[in-house]
This record gives sequence, C-alpha cells and structure tokens, in this order.
Amino acid sequence: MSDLILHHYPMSPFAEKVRLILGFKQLPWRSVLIPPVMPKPDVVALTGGYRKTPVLQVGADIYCDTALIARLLEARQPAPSLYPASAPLAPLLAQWADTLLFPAVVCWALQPAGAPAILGGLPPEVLQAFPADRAAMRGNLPRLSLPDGTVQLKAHLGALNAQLAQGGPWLFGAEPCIADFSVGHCLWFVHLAQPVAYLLDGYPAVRAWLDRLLSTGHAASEALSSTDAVAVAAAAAAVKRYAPAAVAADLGFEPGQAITVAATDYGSDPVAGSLVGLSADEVVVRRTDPRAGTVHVHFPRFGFQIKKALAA
Ligand SMILES: N[C@@H](CCC(=O)N[C@@H](CS)C(=O)NCC(=O)O)C(=O)O
Repeated sequence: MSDLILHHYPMSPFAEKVRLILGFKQLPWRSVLIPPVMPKPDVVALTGGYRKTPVLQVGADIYCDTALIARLLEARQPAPSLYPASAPLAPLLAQWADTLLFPAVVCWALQPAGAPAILGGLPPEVLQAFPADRAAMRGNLPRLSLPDGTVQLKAHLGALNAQLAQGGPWLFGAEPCIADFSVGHCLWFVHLAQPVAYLLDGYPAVRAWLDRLLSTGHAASEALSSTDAVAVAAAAAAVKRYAPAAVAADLGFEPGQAITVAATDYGSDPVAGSLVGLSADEVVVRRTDPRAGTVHVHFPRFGFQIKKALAA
C-alpha cells in the first residue's frame, strides 16, 4: 500500500497536475476525496488552516502547494525527471502557468456556458455555497472579467502554440517536464468545460500536445476516507522525510521560533506553529492537532510569507 495520500477532488485543476505527475512517475497513491468548499474539518486538522487543493500527506508530514508536492515526488522517484538539466527555465514557466495562465483559464471555463459542465455534478448545497466560498478565498483580489480573461488566454494560447509548433513534442523539447504539467492542468480545465472547449481548436499544436499529456493517466490509486487519513497522521511519528534538515542560518528565522505561514495570493489562511525546517526552497511548521497529533506542515518558500508570531 502506498504511503502517498492525495487529498483532492475530481474537478480541481491543481489536483489534476499532481494526478498526472503521479501517472508520469508511475507512483501508486491513496485517494482522499475532500469537499470543494469550506468547511473542510479533516483537511484543516492536518494542515492547521491551509485550505487549498490539493494537499499531499505522507504519514504525519503534510505537503501544501503543488510546486512543493512536485519536488517531493521528484525526490521519491527521480526518473523520469520533472526538472531535466536541459530545461533550466521550466520551473519559471510552470510558475507563470500556475499564477497567470490559471486565472485566465478559470475565467474562460467558468463563464455561464462552461460552468455547468464543470460544476454540474456537485450536490446542490455545494453549488449554492461555491460563489461565496471562492469570493471569501479571493479576499480583496479582483476577479478577472470575461473580456479581460479572454484576451489574456488567447495571447497565452498563441504563444504556447507557436512554441509547440516550432519545437515539441513537449514544451521544452523531447521530454515532458514540470512546465508541461503546470500548463497542462490549466488547459485541462478548458477541455473539461466542454461547451467552451472549442477555443482550443484554434491552436492545433496545443490541442495535440494536451491530448498527449492527458494520455499519461493517473497511475493506480486506492480510496481512503478522510477520517482514516487523519488517523494515519496520528499513528505516524512526525519525521521530516524530505524537509530541509534544519533551519538554515541567515534566512531571518530561528529554530523553534513561533511563526505563521500564509500564501501571499489567495486562500491565505495562516498556519501557526514552531519552525522546524527552513531553506531557500521550503519552510516546515510543527504543530499539534487534537485529532491528527503532531504533524509537520511543509510549504514552498516562494509564494508564502513567514511571520514571527506575536506574543499572546
Ligand atoms: N498554488 C496552489 C494553488 C492551489 C489552488 O488554487 N487550488 C484550487 C483548486 S484547483 C483551490 O484551492 N480552490 C479552493 C478549494 O479547493 O478549496 C498550488 O499550486 O497548489
């Protein structure tokens, strides 16, 4: 039985990124289906407040954000690599897709003609809660209008199509890499919004590339309930497996210090605990939950703000 436990829901694009990476690396996993809106009591028992999807659990180690989850999976299964030496800019293109292509895609796919194909299967109470949940998660960030999002998405698709038409078969040449998975999960969302997926037909090299990427599949998974996943954490010793070995000096924080970590874009609910790992790439918070026990919650350093917790 695999110790990789993915907390996700089917229509989540960022979860699709991880599912495809698991397929690419042929890593079996356990699948915990979580609610697409708050409240998510079992997710929050593990993360301490982080509410985005997906989260990857390995025992009592909880990995937040797909940029970090991808690096963890690379450490677990180095071949085939997501980060080939021949494509040093691939992680930057992945970051662009995750932060700039993604909102344009959501705007296009969730327009009135596309939304039912994506959200139609949700229970009525979730569907009703969805707009207010996402508005609360966005906070003060403005939502892209359809005209703004469309013009951006078409420009992005044009550039991607030109790149793939000249080179290919993958974004950085002969093999898929992290950039393919980040761009891929975004365009998968357009593909899912069937009535408006015709947009992709205007970009034939992108369409063919997406079909190739999606044929990667998701590897084998086994279902697990979220309460059982919390019990897995409670039963596991809180061992850092792939975390930075220590709190590196000169990065502004001390080992054991009380801190909060929060995303700097949306869904920025802070996670509080003591600092047990810090590098230029990753921050690890140790916290104790009444049900999950002592867990280590891991975040990428980029896209997250660490704050010293104020004394009570
Ligand atoms: N930077 C994050 C973004 C994750 C994200 O925005 N996920 C969306 C779903 S695809 C989300 O959390 N939506 C709200 C929710 O699931 O509650 C990552 O790479 O994991």
